[in-house]
Amino acid sequence: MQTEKEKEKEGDAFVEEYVALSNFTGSSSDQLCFSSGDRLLVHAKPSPEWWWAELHGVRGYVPASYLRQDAAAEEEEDEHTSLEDQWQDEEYFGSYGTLRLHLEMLADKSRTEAYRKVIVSNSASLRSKVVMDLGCGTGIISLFCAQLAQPSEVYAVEASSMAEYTRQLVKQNGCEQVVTVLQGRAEEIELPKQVDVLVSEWMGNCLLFEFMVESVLLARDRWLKEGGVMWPSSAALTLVPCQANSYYAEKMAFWEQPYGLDFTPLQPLAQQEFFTKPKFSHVIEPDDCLTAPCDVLCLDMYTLQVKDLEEIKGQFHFCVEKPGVFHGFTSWFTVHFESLETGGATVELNTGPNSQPTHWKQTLFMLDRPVSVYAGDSISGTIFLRRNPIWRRHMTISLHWSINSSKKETDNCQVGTKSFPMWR
Ligand code: GJV
Repeated sequence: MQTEKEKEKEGDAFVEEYVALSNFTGSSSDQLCFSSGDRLLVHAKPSPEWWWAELHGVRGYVPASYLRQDAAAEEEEDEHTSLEDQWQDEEYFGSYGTLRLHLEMLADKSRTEAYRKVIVSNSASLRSKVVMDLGCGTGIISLFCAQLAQPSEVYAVEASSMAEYTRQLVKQNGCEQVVTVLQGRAEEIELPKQVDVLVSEWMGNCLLFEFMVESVLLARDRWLKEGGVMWPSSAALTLVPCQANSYYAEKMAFWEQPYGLDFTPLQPLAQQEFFTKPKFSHVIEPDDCLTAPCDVLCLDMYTLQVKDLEEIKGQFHFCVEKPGVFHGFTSWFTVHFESLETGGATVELNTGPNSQPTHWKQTLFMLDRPVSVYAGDSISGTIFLRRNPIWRRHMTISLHWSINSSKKETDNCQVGTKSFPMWR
């Protein structure tokens, strides 16, 4: 006998069953609310991010990244979603086979100089050491090692086709006695021996995006000697509630009266189009920070495990320092390189608003509605970074917050929650 659901399925030209991976509280009336484990029928996929779905007879938009096909459908799917696809390696390493990204990274002085400083300030300790440079790109870190210290060997590992050029650059700069370029994925490559130092520039937007850190952890477990050194040695993600006046004006307030007309019916669309995903490459002025920033997560590169990356939870508590409009949260990261020299100073690469700008800039998470806040108010809550179970270089960042007003008479506490797919 056919169930109601099956009958409906037959009537529709396109229906697929999906299971919700986590709770979703829609932020507008045309979105569906659902809970983790709910089974939804997807009727249409009008965009890669937002699908038209049904739950308990009610239809609405749902964020595609929250759904996964149910087990039976997934088995079929598995046949054509190979492990390779999940990492999108062809596209990923393809983009690192061209100069654009390498130019951006090399032209970033704060980033590149930080690694040089680490090598220079540890040159005595690097003497006769074996170094692995994971994801060496054009080989800049390996070349710094060879020229500014005297390691016995540097294994420069690079999966993209850039490796062929890196080999030429090593030779051109007279470092071929020390630096060996190995082309391949760090997970698969064989090194002649274990290493004393594993150095890598693996950080992505919001620290983890791209999840190159997984490759670093796997290489650590396989190739780093007992007692060896990780550079960076630790990493932190920082968050701050902020104003974003000009971005809000440009994307949202714009519709209030362009050319004297009322275009506000487009605002829900604007919200979905511009505020659903985080804004990369945002530059926050120190003045836009409404409170002191807070580190929401700290990763120890010696003890961090690949499985820990699936879901990371952080907490925050901010005290508003000046009145302003709370438009969203901005995040950035900092990494630390421990010193090998006795009494030597830690080198830090900070990508925040009070440091030299970097190519990562900052990442902005816009709330759906701005909130006025006053000195003395507090904003506290939690942040979750959930790795996408299918698309392994992607994640969703969820923020849950409550604003406690300091004004006695109002005694109000506003709570909010929003999830930002990045990108799937
Ligand atoms: N094995 C070898 N090379 C890699 C790997 C890997 N598993 N993953 C990334 N790369 N900070 N988010 C290479 C990639 O081809 C590129 O040249 C470089 O590492 C990325 C470094 C900057 N990306 C980042």
